[in-house]
Amino acid sequence: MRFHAPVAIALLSLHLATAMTPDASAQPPKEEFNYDEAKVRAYILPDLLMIPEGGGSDGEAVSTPEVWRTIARARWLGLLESTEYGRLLPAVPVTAEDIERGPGPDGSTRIQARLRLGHGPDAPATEVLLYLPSPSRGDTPELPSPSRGDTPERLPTFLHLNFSGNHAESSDPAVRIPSGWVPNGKDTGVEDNHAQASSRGTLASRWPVKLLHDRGYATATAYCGDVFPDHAEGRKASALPSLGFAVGDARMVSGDEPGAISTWAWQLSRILDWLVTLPEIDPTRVIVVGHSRLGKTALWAGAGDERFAMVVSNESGCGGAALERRNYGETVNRITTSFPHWFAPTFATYAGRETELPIDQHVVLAMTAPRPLYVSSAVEDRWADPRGEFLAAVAAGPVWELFGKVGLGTDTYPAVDTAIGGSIGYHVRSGPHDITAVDWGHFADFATRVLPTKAGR
Ligand code: GTR
Repeated sequence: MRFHAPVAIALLSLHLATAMTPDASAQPPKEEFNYDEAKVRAYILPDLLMIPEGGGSDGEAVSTPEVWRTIARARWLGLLESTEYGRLLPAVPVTAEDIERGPGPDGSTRIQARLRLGHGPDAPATEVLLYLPSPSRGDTPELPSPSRGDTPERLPTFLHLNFSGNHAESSDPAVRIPSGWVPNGKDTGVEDNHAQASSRGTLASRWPVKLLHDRGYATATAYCGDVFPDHAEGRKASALPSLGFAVGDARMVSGDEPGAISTWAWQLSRILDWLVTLPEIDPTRVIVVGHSRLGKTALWAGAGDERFAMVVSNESGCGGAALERRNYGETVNRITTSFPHWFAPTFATYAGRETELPIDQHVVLAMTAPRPLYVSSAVEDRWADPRGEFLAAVAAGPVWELFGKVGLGTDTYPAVDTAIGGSIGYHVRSGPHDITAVDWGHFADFATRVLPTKAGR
């Protein structure tokens, strides 16, 4: 290996420094991650039913849904913005360009549209892929009835962002391929951060379109990297500059500066702006779903945009559904070091002092109330702390109860692969970190139980 001169000098000085200073080679101690329930420290969560004042839940009690809606919810949302996710981003005009409509798999209809998010041809854009079920699908009585004549039945719809491009989640050869940065991955075969046709359908197991169609749901997806490429430098190519946020100069960045999660949540809301204009889609029954980092995003999107009728967090873990005060699996220190671009800068300052956070993750779950919420975990996904996700859902319950609803309805951890709940649903799937047809089946069962069966407009 050949070194350029400055590198060689740097290495030489490092060598000398090491030789001269006794502990110069000492590394910061490696962080250890706890997976032992017996070592989980006791903690007290902020009380959701106390109006937060200043930095904590030390104000007056929330006694009515009205007080929650008009005062407490906004205060908690403000704390989530300032300490964790950064500010929610403003709406912009959304223009659909290059709309394509054609036959999709299994008798479905495919609609693709490039949504221009903001003013002018240089505004950021995202490609949406929407499949509508075949009008003759299924005949189960509880399903929304199929289209009749030229007044299509308005359909409940699942919307989720994907990690690697729409084409990776569908084998349909007509699906458009992103032109920007995509992550490298063994599954997709991408090695140079460029999307390629050979990735088509490589992640299709994460999006069982036919299963959702058979249950009477339309389903839509878009690639998160369209508005914020998922890497530490992604901010530069993100939608944030188009919204007036500075990039490149750390001194210009405030503690509550939005990161990737806020930008992806904004993308979901802008897609919703377009979905609700389509005659086939029921604007009152759009469900936002997300897996892992995009599960954190789904929660934040549902918190910021109450038009989402239901929110689903799949294995969102740290910074998602899992309690931060529970020292189990991923930590604030680890997540903000590995993924500094996801959160507001302030979140990193809580590394190692999670107990001082004025919020915990039950707060972001409670932002969905009184709308239905579904939280799912996987047994082998200990990094995401399945029990911590369940306990956050338990702790969020009182807000649903305030509205006369049942939250999870239990604080007993359920058996594996058994869905439970009232207006909050939960299951822990057997197997590893992933989103599978089993998970989606539970989401559809829950949605069919909790959402109205008829379009509401
Ligand atoms: C992990 C990260 C998790 C989770 C996951 C994912 O590396 O530590 O918080 O979000 O990525 O998004 O797949």
